[in-house]
Amino acid sequence: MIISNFIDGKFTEPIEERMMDNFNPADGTHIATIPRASAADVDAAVLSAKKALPQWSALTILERADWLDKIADALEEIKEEIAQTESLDTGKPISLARSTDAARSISNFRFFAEFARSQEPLVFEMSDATNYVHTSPLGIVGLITPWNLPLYLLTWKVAPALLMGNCIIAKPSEITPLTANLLARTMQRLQLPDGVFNLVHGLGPEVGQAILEHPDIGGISFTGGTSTGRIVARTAAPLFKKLSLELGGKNATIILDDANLESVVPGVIRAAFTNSGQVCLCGSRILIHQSIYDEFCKQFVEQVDAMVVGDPSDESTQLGSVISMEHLQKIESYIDLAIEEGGEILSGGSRAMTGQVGPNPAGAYIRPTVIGGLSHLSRTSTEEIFGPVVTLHSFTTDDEAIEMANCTEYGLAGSIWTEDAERGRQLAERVDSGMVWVNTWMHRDLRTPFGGVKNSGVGREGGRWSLSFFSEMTNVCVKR
Ligand code: TXE
Repeated sequence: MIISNFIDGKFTEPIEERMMDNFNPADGTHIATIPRASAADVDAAVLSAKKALPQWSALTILERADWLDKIADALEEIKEEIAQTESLDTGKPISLARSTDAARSISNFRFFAEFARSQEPLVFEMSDATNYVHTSPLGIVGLITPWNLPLYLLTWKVAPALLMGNCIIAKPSEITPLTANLLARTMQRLQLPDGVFNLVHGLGPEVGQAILEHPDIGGISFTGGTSTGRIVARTAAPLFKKLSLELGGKNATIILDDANLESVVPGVIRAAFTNSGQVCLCGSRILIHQSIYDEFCKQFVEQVDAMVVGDPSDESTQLGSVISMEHLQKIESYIDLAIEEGGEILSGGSRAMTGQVGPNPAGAYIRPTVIGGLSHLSRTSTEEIFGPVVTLHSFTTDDEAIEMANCTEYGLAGSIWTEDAERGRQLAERVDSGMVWVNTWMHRDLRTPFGGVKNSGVGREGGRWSLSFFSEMTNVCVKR
């Protein structure tokens, strides 16, 4: 398969005619040739966005909400193709690609369409005047997204950006470009006005950097690694671009002494190993009250041992491959580091090649891995691995649990498991994170603020925070 950029409503070859390869991480096969675009392609995309902006931004928000519904309907028709393509490109299990990636990519558009219809005008009365808050689009926005949830995270930005009247220059991860291409195809089929949605494929330091530096792009919404986030901030800040950064995490799962292990263990497993731990929200540091530590370990390890690592297209597969051989090696280097740091491998720790439902030896498969015996301050326990690797730690008091939870540079998410929901809620407020779940994980209401503190990001997305990011406000004060 050869895919192209999507600029000005047309699929176009990169101006410098350079291409690159895209592989299936589950078996190492070549699946697509994609553009390795350059700053010249970004220029062309910005030019077309500039032409499209006056008409697109002149529509009412309700008219644009209708567009979002049309896009959702069209994606619904190709839902299975989205799931199959995402599974092929990422190595994730088809069941997960269906239930999470494809489903959420559609509901992102549905949600923001509905949300727009529920908005009331912002009006503030004074004794002698009325303030009207007028909202206008940012203009042209750059959307840069990672490989772990490719279409899910791209549409999470595309939907509110379109809704607020912006024109888009999107750059998906070069490792997972295929579903963004499906989105572009959908936009073309629906005859979304030319130039409103542009897609430029290529490398971060080339296309991504050109988007960051382009003077006509007024806002950047970025999801990716913390070190890339630093480059994004460094480049965009002197240009006074509006910036939203959703970065990495090393999230704590806290299990209190009163937790009911029978129901908690499956929840903690889901938090740890969904998408092979390649979700920025995954709970990779599991903090367990000392009184239940041994029993928790026993049940947890038993259930992790039984997890099925296998071919992503097999319905019974729970963990597919990770994103690439290179990433697999990074994960393995952390397992080696854990041993050097004195850790004990309680489950997994090696590539999944035998005794499983047929993972291909050329694929990037690793067993879900549980490590005990490490200090909560060790590198393994504090650095983001972004793979199916968790460390277990015990604590004796709530204060100690909070201190351990807050001891990393990250502050994205966390979860607390207890029979006493109110105790959990109160404790959650002391976790330095953008999001904390009590007795659940990744239970998303799209109206709520999503984002991190510390090195996990700047700003929030979701509901009105997304609408606010993708717009500018003018307060008009009319004196009576
Ligand atoms: O992310 P990158 P990578 C973390 C995770 C992972 C690490 C690296 O720890 O191991 O990040 O993954 C584009 N200017 N997360 O290398 O590089 C890049 O092309 C502009 C957490 O994939 O941050 C891609 O489109 N753009 C994360 C996007 O940035 C640049 C999910 C993200 O890639 C650029 C994924 C540049 N100079 C990885 N360099 C999460 N929190 O969800 C790269 N890019």
